[in-house]
Amino acid sequence: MTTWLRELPKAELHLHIEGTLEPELMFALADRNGVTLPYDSVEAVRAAYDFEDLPSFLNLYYQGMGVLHTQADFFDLAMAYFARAREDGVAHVELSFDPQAHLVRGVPLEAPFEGLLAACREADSRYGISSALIMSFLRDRDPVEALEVFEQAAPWHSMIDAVGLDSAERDHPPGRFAKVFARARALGIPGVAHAGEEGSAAYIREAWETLEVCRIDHGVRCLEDADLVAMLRERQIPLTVCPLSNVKLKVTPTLTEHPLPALREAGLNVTLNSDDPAYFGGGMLDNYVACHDAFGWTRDDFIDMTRNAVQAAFMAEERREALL
Ligand code: ES4
Ligand code: ZN
Repeated sequence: MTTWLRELPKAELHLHIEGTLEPELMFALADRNGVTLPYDSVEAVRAAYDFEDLPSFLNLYYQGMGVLHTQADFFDLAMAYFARAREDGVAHVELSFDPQAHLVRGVPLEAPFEGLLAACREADSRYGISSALIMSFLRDRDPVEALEVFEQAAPWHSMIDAVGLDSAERDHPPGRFAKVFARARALGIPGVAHAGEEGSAAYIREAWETLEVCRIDHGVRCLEDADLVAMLRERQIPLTVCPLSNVKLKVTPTLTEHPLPALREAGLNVTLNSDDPAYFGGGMLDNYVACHDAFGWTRDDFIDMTRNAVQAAFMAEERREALL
């Protein structure tokens, strides 16, 4: 089954490119940029990846990305990810990144934008992997700053496939970001948002109503609200679910207890994704294999979810038809 799952052309819709930074590359980039890491070894970094919840992960995630400075760093980061994605049989990737987390460290927008866009072109020509770019805003920072950063990114607006919303969810309701999402929409740029990961079902409804997003990242806590489930089912709003992430961040105690089967039984539009593979113990294939082991899903189940992802992807119609 693992071989079959590897060969199934998969689309990854929920991936933080900064969360693909493996400890080996973290050390190499620290050396290159003269950054001192608070760890002695790759093993010590991996040993620190034992999280209690989303905030405890985010602390290490923001610390880890401190080694990323130049356009070349972002290019190398994304190419290392694309090489692994190719081994996993990933055909299409939507990379989200957090420009504010770099700006606050003095890294200008050009570095992530130009580095990631160059890597996306290279992944297409070298591996035949198509991609999309999602500019995400940090919900635990000022929404006015998000709008300013979006305007500063004007030279790249035509290269952005969507805007996103991530970081610490609790006490940071999505509605505060309505302005920047409306501004992006006016320019023809759609929105996606993390909701219902550590936050309640109410944040999923709020993201849908106030940000007019076309997909929900995670969304696993929707089951707490039957009316919301009915709405998500009727509209077939895609949920980008990240099974291994949810276990690592204790959204669910074990994968066996994950609400994925219940979400699918409720008729929801579910996709499988890896979120922050370097931190959560596996890429796309590991997530698929873990779901097979936990839920006993058949080939038809996985075909169904990869079709959902291809249908929900930001890609040219020609590419979509080739993957369906
Ligand atoms: C994230 Cl798992 C997760 N949730 C929210 N924000 C994030 N940023 C990177 N990974
Ligand atoms: Zn995420």
